[in-house]
Amino acid sequence: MLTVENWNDLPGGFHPASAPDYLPLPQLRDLQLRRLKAVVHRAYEHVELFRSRMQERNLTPADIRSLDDIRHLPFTEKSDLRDTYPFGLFASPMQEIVRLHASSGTTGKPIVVAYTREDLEVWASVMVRTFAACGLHRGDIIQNAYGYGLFTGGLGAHYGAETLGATVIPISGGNTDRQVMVMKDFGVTAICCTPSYFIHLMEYAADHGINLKDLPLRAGIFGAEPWTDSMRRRIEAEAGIKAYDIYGLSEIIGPGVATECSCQDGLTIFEDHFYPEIVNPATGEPCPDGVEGELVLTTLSKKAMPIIRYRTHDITAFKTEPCPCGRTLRRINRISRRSDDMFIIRGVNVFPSQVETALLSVEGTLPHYQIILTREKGLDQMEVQVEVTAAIFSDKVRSLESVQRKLADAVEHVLGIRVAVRLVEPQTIERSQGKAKRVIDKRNL
Ligand code: DLL
Repeated sequence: MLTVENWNDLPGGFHPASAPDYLPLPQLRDLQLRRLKAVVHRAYEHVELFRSRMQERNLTPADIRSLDDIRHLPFTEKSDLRDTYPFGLFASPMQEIVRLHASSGTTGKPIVVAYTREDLEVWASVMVRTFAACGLHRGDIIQNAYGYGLFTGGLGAHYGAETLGATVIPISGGNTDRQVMVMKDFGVTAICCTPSYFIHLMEYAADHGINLKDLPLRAGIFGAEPWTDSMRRRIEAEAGIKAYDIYGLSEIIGPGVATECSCQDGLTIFEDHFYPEIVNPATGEPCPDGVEGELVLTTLSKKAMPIIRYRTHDITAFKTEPCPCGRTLRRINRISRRSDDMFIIRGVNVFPSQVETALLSVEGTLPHYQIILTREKGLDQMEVQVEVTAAIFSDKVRSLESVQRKLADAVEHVLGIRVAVRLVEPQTIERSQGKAKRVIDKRNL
């Protein structure tokens, strides 16, 4: 029988905090509706922007009677957070806010997000559920290489791991030689970082004669940026670990919005706290299950900064079946792209993840690439630069040419157009310590 004393010995990393993952659906929907009503009330009473948008639509919180009624509520956009910078969307007085984080956009001011003590407890609990779903438990030694600071990754994973009862190493991002030393000397069993940074760590370890397969490391909790299943396979094969995908965003809470479980087939959304919708990005209308659209999230329990119907710009689809592990919460496909990641080359819509899948299908490529966009005589041009192994590079010109042709073919197969592919030597492309920069857009320089 499951007790608080023995959960740690159970397979699958169950933790008492994970109980809501298995709620019977009628109970879950009832909980969601109660929380939705409360959060709409709170936002209406305390957030001017939300109240005025409701009033424009002649809506009051009393109009929310069912979960379906959510579709009458106004969307929230990232620009709303920018326009009300820094504290305009807060629903709690400063005396109750115990933490601020910020996410730097590519331009201008960051967006600021706030947490009450209760919000931090919810955040830690969803991170506990994340780690447990990935099979981690008390006794694990977790190297937390997400950046500590204004970024939500570091502290979000930190408190989750501590609450789980694991041993946390708060190493933050960067300082790769120390990361590898700690991983080896401290007997690290799980690591948290971006997938691109882990690839950099694997490479550094290999260059220094350390085989990660010889270490106790068994799991990676990777997120904060899009990555593909091909990338997962490379990581798992080379490092001998299980690589799990975790998803989140600052505006909603940080990491801990959704996670893979040991089934590694889609991400379970912690929908008792974050109500998900998937909508057609052009019309805002709901997409049927299995059809791709934009993920829209509503925080159901956030106090300091409730966010209603946030347009994430992340593209995914609901899975049609519940997870075989018994979790009742809805699952989404891995988020491989953002609607604003897309660029158009010769009339064709291109997403970086499509290029990644094509590149990694060819033997001899390394998982380091960049897409360079330029404009020549008014036409957009795309060049893919990809690292190949030193063996290929030092080989005869013919083998280089053959790999280059295979890569151009693979990209053409996916995109339907032929683009320039340039092979570069190992270590040429800049390594990231956090989110990788895959596209360098020089079109407006
Ligand atoms: O990246 C929070 C986080 C930290 C998530 C650590 C996971 C691990 P932001 O900096 O606000 O927050 O960026 C959020 O990153 O809208 C997605 O576009 C992208 N993203 C996050 N996780 C994934 C993922 C953190 N697993 C934005 N797959 C989101 C694809 C992801 N994209």
